[in-house]
Amino acid sequence: MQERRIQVLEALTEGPVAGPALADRLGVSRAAVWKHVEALREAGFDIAGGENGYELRSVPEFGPAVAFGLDAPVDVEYHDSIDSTNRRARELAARGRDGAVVVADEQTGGRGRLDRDWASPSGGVWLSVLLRPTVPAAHAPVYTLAAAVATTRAVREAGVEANIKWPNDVIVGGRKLAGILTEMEGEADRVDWLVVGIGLNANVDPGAVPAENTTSLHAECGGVDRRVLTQRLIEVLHDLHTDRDAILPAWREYADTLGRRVRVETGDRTVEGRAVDVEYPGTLDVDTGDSVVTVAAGDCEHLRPAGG
Ligand code: BT5
Repeated sequence: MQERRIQVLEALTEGPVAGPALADRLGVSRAAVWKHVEALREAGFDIAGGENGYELRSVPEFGPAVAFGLDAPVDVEYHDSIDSTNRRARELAARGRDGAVVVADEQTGGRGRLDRDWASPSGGVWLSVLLRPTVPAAHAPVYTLAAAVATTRAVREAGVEANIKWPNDVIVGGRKLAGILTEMEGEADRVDWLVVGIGLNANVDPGAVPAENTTSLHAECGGVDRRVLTQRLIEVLHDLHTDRDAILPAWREYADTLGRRVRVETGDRTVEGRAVDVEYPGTLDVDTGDSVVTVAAGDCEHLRPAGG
């Protein structure tokens, strides 16, 4: 959202403000104030114009409003519908941008890992964060863990007890609520850019996403304020980006995988055993009975309850 519009909204959160006073405060003409107010109304903000001036009555639960009240130094680019927020964030990366977050209500070509389809109906939270961390490329997986932590924390704050399944799923009661796709470009000793894509089944009808072992916040708790949830997700992810030492302890706290018997398909082999720990930058240690095998990537299946 335009900086000026955010300033208009900030002024209105303090109470009703007359048009001329608002114009003075922002150093713009009254006509410009009127135009900003009209644009905000079109974006779904309920702004009344009464005797006392403009009054902010309600903020939309999603849309460009995600930028309003967000406590992180990022630019939010919002789309009602886009093919893929990761694709768009990669485009911004190629243009040299940093600190951008692309958010959409619907994706028409959402992607999971290994080019799998990712169902992204209207009502979800589909977003991609563009980062330029000064770390070697081998450290990139820790940002997937950070995104899982940020998503889990934001969902828990919304009242749903989510957990993390290694490496990239946020689950509720064993069912997939969110997935993460991290893409990057760089050289061995330095990441150029990193795009962390998060797909969260927020206010979507469970029938609109693949039926097997999936869930949504709509199904779990009747739905959430997506603006608040998305803002918390972005804020926590930003904090973790600047405090990498906090990522693993938080991941372990939220993990559902640790202590369980798992089967991990890595592409060229299958590792079966008890998941004992996760290590920087995101590898899983699996105790097979013979030895502890460290797995860097793969699809993980939980075989038995924790401790089993
Ligand atoms: C993931 O892949 O879990 C990563 C998903 C990342 C999606 C986000 S949305 C914003 C950004 N823009 C993009 O284009 N992508 C990112 P993976 O672990 O490979 O899981 C994919 C599998 O999950 C599919 O093969 C389906 O079986 C299942 N699936 C598809 N859509 C789903 C959904 N909405 N909810 C739960 N499971 C789904």
